[in-house]
Amino acid sequence: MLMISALNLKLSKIALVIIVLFNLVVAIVLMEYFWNLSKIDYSNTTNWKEISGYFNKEGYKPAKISTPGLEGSGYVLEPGNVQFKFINPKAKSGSPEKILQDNDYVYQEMFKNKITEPKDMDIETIRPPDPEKINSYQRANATIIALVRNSEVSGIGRSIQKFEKSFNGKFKYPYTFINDAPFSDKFKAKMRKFSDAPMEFVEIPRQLWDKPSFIDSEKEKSMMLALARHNVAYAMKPSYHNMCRFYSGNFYNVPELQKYKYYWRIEPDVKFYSDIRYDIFKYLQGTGKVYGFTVNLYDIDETLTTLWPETLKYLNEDDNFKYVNENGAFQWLLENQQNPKKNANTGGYSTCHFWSNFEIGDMDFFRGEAYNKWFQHLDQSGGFYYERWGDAPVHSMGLALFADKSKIHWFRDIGYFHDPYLNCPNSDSTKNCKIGTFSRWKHLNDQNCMGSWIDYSMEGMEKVY
Ligand SMILES: Nc1nc2c(ncn2[C@@H]2O[C@H](COP(=O)(O)OP(=O)(O)OP(=O)(O)O)[C@@H](O)[C@H]2O)c(=O)[nH]1
Ligand SMILES: *[C@@H]1O[C@H](CO)[C@@H](O)[C@H](O)[C@H]1NC(C)=O
Ligand SMILES: *[C@@H]1O[C@H](CO)[C@@H](O)[C@H](O)[C@H]1NC(C)=O
Ligand SMILES: [Mg+2]
Repeated sequence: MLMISALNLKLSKIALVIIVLFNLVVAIVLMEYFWNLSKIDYSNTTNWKEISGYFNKEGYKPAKISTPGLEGSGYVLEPGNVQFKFINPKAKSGSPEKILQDNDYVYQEMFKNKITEPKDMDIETIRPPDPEKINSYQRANATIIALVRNSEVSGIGRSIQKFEKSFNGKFKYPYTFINDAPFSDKFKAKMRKFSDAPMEFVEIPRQLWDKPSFIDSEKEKSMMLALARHNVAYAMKPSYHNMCRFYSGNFYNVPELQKYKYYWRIEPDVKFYSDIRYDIFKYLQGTGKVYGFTVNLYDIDETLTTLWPETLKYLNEDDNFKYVNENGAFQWLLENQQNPKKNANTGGYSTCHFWSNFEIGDMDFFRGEAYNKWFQHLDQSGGFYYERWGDAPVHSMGLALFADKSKIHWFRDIGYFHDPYLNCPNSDSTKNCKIGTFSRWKHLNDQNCMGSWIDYSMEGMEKVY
């Protein structure tokens, strides 16, 4: 007996040594791998310094800040001479820390007074129907859109439960689920359990989703390695790039969405904190607004260093200047005080954008010539694959340039959460969030663009809330 247990002990010691050695070998192999990664040859225009300085290069015209008119209005719109300049309309000054404090104050002030519902339309005319008469309710031309995978069935289910409780249970707008693969029967059955509103399950035509064939895979690979080395999430995930491109430019061309004008986008695992007692789509229709958001924040500059320079290049070609709306949200787009490095690394774009995991909009705006022609240009430039342009900054830049800023609406009254940011209104119909909190992590408060949206794009706010 004793002999055997001694032998056992010896054996397990040997096993231990083998395990330790094995781990050592794995560690060395991994170290070697990462060391090699760091030695990758970026000689083909892909070294990091070149990426972040890209906008200074050939083809991107530096601003000629001497043009008359630019200083006063902050923009010049002439053929071949389209320029924008941040003119600091509220004369803010000081370090980025001081600016952040000031902007945070502007944001917090917004939440001090209780709000109810928008005042720029007679909300009584768009109340929910009597539940008994829901089937004969005359809905607006609208659908709820969710791009999801079969594997996200639980997350989207949780979102829909909250969404139904907050809004759609009272209105029963149809859902359109979209996917780059066929939806499973299990997925469909689960969704039908959460709502009895009509549902369509759509597989996206490949040409709207797949990476275009003109993308140079070698260039893409080295650019994305560079981004990944800067810890940019999803840089190396091809499907994420397809998703961003799809939502930027193609979602409104999905055949099953042609019959709709308005959409409300939802995502897995988001929360709705407010009881919404008016028809949001009819509110957009009644006010002629083209887009609504809840959260508005800075982006990771490394993901879009050439988006703005490429856009300026486009606006300076042919007569493309004519698409720009003179009442666009330019100053918000160009702000350079709270996070000046972001603006510097993107050739003059604040990186402020509407967080698109929540969006309510008019697809006819995106389908229109102004937005669509610009998107085609962006797409041809390859930036969805050579960088990691998100659909949120692309939608936002398009809106800021081609829409009247008074037609872009902050749904202040809708409590909303997508990790880690939220909109939590001071209203009687909102529960379970802390009023005026921007993020569940305090250190992320510097990512909030609301201060500059309020100051630069919301004149006449009293009339709305
Ligand atoms: N069908 C399908 N849906 C996708 C794919 N990639 C992303 N999505 C959906 O597109 C939306 C955005 O993707 P997310 O992964 O949430 O991206 P994100 O919001 O930037 O990142 P997170 O902060 O991780 O949520 C979600 O509704 C996803 O379900 C994909 O490859 N196929
Ligand atoms: C640069 O790219 C070209 C074309 O993709 C390729 O032929 C060439 O070998 C590359 N040069 C280096 C140094 O990687
Ligand atoms: C809904 O809107 C779409 C896009 O504008 C349009 O093509 C369609 O005819 C509209 N449907 C109705 C019933 O008005
Ligand atoms: Mg998400």
